[in-house]
Amino acid sequence: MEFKNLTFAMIKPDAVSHNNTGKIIDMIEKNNFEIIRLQKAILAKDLAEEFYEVHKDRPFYSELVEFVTSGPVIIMALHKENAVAEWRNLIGATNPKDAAPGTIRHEFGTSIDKNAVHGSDSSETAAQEIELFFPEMFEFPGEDADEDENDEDDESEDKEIESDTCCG
Ligand code: RTP
Ligand code: MG
Repeated sequence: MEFKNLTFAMIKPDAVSHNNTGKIIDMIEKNNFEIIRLQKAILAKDLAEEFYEVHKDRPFYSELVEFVTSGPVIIMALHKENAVAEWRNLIGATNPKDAAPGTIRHEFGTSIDKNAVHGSDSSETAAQEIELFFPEMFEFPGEDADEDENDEDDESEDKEIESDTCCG
């Protein structure tokens, strides 16, 4: 499994509190994403601030952090070929008013703030976000072998996950 085929996804507090978790997971599975990690959590403020750091100079930053920490969220690592673009296609435009029928934000979003789900915007961001929330996915057996002279068996550099370390 390659990181370029992974994306980070979140079901935001609005959709969780409206009991839309199951319906959104159903859409995820019907669209052939494999759920590699899934966890329900209430985000600590400092974690939310780091997650949304890219927006820290935007006027809505503090509201964004407040909202995403206001109740439980579902955090996920999803796998599919071309996962970042495929997930962004499935969630739809940031503002649910602009989101196409059939997309998650069209179905479950109620405003630009309460837009039901998050998706990574690039493979680089996906890797950062997955590492932030699921750091164990970046830990490889024999990780320290880099400094060994005998490291030809060390596969950590090609950023692949062995199936038995990620999916149980
Ligand atoms: P996300 O990161 O949540 O998947 O959303 P996105 O890529 O479609 O949108 P982005 O530009 O990254 O914005 C992050 C979240 O900030 C809120 N937002 N509010 N009031 C506003 O003008 C405004 N613009 C963005 C949205 O909730 C968006 O999901
Ligand atoms: Mg974004």
